[in-house]
Amino acid sequence: MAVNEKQYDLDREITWCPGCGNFAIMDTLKKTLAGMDLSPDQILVVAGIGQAGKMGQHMKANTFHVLHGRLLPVATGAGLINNELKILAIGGDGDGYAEGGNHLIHAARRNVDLTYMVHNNMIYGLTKGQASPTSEEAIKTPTTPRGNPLQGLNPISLLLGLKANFVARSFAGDNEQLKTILEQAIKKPGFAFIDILQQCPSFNKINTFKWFKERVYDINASGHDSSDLQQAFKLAQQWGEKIPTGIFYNNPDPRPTFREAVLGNRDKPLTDSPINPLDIKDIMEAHL
Ligand SMILES: Cc1ncc(C[n+]2csc(CCOP(=O)(O)OP(=O)(O)O)c2C)c(N)n1
Repeated sequence: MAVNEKQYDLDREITWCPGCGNFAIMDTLKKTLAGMDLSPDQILVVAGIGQAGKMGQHMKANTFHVLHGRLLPVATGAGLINNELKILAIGGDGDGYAEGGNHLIHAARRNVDLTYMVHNNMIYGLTKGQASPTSEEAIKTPTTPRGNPLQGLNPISLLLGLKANFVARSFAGDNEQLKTILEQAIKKPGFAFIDILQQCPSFNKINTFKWFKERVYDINASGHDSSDLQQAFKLAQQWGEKIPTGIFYNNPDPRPTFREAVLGNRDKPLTDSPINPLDIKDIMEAHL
């Protein structure tokens, strides 16, 4: 029987503000998973702390709500143990680019088999609007009352610099594009990264839905070949009057996934593997 997106619904109060981009992202994700005939029991959502991370509480699937900034290590471990789950790591720009920045670099380098969705509203939403690593220079927030003195992080350039397996940007206001990108990301073995531009109507009054909508354009529809890393780099530098979205890079010659690299071609979850206990007692005694 085909999977219906309603199977992902939970009868629970949703605590996002009216007009929050998270609604559209969650709706699109549910549609995408159902369209791929993936049922909730096949999915593990590993979510960080933040408004974006609440997605794990608002949809029916296996979910793991972890410490702020630590979703990628947990998702990495889960994927090593159980390769039968499709792993979706979901969090905000604060979670992923500030406290989780170190993990992002290594998850990309390791080519961990998961899809990482960063809901990038360019501020800390849950804690009421402080500057995040992607906040624009000069923006006034509770932590930058005289204007943000720092240059914003460019996550696409960072990931391209790491030659990550799959690097994309989308927008919460373009459900069609987001669905297409999510499908490809979920299908692709290895690390798939999507920075999703998202309005936060309560705390980001600069980078609003309208602001994004007027600027975004689809690089793939404009002829970008996503196997071309150099061209992807060039496009990634663009930000301002025009903001490129789409699949910047889809590695045509992917490296082994982290699981393949460390466990070889073990095709079963570790829990189904025979136990082969090492005699720790002998080792301990030999070194006493
Ligand atoms: C270890 C730790 N550091 C900081 C916090 C406080 N904190 C909670 S959510 C958050 C940032 C939320 O912003 P983001 O990750 O961008 O998600 P959003 O709420 O905007 O979706 C911070 C700093 C925390 N809960 N735990």
